[in-house]
Amino acid sequence: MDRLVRIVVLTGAGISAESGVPTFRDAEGLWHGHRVEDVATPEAYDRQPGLVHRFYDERRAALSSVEPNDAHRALARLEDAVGDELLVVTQNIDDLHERGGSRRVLHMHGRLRSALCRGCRRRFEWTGTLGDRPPCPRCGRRELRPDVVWFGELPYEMDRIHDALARVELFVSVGTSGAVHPAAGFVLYAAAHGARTVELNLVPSAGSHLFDEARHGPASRLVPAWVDELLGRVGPS
Ligand code: BJW
Repeated sequence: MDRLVRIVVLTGAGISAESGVPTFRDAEGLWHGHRVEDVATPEAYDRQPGLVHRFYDERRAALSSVEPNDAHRALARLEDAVGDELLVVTQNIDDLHERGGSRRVLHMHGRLRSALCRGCRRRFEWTGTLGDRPPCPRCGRRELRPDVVWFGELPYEMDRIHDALARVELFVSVGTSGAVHPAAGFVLYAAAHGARTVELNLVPSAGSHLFDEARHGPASRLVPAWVDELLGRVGPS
């Protein structure tokens, strides 16, 4: 699986910030006065399901009013040039990578446009609301929750991600604070397996010192410039 991958790009909320999607830990953080660590948990959902549904229903609806930016498009351009050699691993639950043209994207923290049934554990493409407690299309129970990964839950696709990270030549982290594991540890894992590591972030992240190279500024400028540079070196396939 993913035998050809030579570049893994890990993305976080910062890559979508210039599209108008709020980040988690910057000043205008997404949870408005709550620490994300306190509210993005299964326990918080059990306590206040209505509140959590409203929050995700609003974010799902807001997806249709945001567009990919130059950083998303630059990664799609890189994929057009190198094909299966690139894998994007995103912590984001928006669909801006796909709408920007990327095809090989793993959503390790789930997707807004997916619902998970707590009754039968099946997942469904979902563009509507969940707060009104619709029945599961498969088992009929009214147990659908946002198909996202909260603290204490196991992120998706971990075997595939670790397998790719163990073989890549280049690991690049874009727009993530490095505050959340296991994603925050990918840089060390990739480096231990011989990869060169690069951070592209607005400001130095918590783990900035762990990277071989770090560039700071907005993703919509840094990512296209980095892609141009890389394609200048490797040429289109
Ligand atoms: C720009 C920009 C621009 C702005 N251009 N840049 C103690 C030690 C170590 C670990 C743990 C611990 N206690 C508990 C843990 C584990 C825990 C954890 O990490 N906790 C921390 C609080 C310490 N992790 C978990 O529980 C995870 N599961 C787990 O570990 O399972 C066990 C396991 C896994 C694998 C192997 C073995 C065992 C699950 C974590 C789930 C996180 N879920 C969330 C919510 C998802 C749904 C939703 O979206 O609502 O995921 S929390 C939130 O944080 C979201 C994000 O994906 C994630 C990361 O945030 P991100 O993307 O980095 O955003 P920000 O806001 O933090 O940063 C944005 C960055 O962009 C900033 O740096 C800005 O500067 C920058 N930026 N504008 C470029 N224009």
